[in-house]
Amino acid sequence: MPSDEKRYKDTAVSISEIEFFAGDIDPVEASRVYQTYGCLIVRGLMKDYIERIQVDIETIAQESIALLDQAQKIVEGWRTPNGTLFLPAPEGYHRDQQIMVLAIHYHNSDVFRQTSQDPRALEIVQAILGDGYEVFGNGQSLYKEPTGGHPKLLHQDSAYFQHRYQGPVAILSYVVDTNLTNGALYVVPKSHLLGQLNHIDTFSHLGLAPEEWGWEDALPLEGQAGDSIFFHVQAIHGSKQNFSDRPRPVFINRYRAGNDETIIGGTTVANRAESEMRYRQSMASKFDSNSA
Ligand SMILES: O=C(O)CCC(=O)C(=O)O
Repeated sequence: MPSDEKRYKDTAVSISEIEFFAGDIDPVEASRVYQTYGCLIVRGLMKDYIERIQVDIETIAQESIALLDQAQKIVEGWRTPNGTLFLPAPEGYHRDQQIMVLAIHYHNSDVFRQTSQDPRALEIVQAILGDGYEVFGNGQSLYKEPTGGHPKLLHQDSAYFQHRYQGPVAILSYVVDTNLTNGALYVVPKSHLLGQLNHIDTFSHLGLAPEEWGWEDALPLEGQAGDSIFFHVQAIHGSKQNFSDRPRPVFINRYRAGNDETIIGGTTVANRAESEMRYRQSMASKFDSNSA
């Protein structure tokens, strides 16, 4: 591993350095913390939406499970007709597949769309990205089923959607109280400064090689329902399995500068390498036509 990666691993950051409270937050200070650490947590930011979004999430989870016999095999797992992505379930589970990415988004959940326009969240986003930012994507929900729900190994989201400029700011919000047993998010503060790292194929798609980046390198962020974690697209993060007896959903809103764009994307080493090759070829032909 390059020595500059090790340097960041040795940096001990405590939660208090990256922690804010929704009732008393200075967006400029939050932006400074984001730029410095690549992550921050705002306690209680999405509290007012939790009851309603939980109803929508559970409705779509049950709908997805009922559609499982119609799911199609795709490279990432199985997709039900409503768009939910399933992975293999752990051994001994009462089903062969478990939910990973739930098909709830801004077009089928009013409350999810409302969270993306929350004024206090947008003040922080604006302080980070400046004027002219836009919502990126339609919202995402990762759902860990009870008693062994999937782990998501440490990774950078830029492995999935690398951007031309700063890239998206993600806001991941807990829907239930989330701790070390049911799948708290782990982050590696300052890892957004490392650039794009190589990822490998893992059980839950692209991830960093565990012998290079382990949980001991990361800071777990336990929190209550409604706590929100902001993180940079290059910030290393992930979460362990859900060993509790209740589901552990989160919902994610993303924003990016209006002039930014995805340049390389993928979900596996192979399809990302193809995307990277296409990008390099387009850059080379742009260079050729500019110099002709
Ligand atoms: O569900 C989680 O805790 C992991 C979410 C995550 O890593 C991601 O969306 O990139």
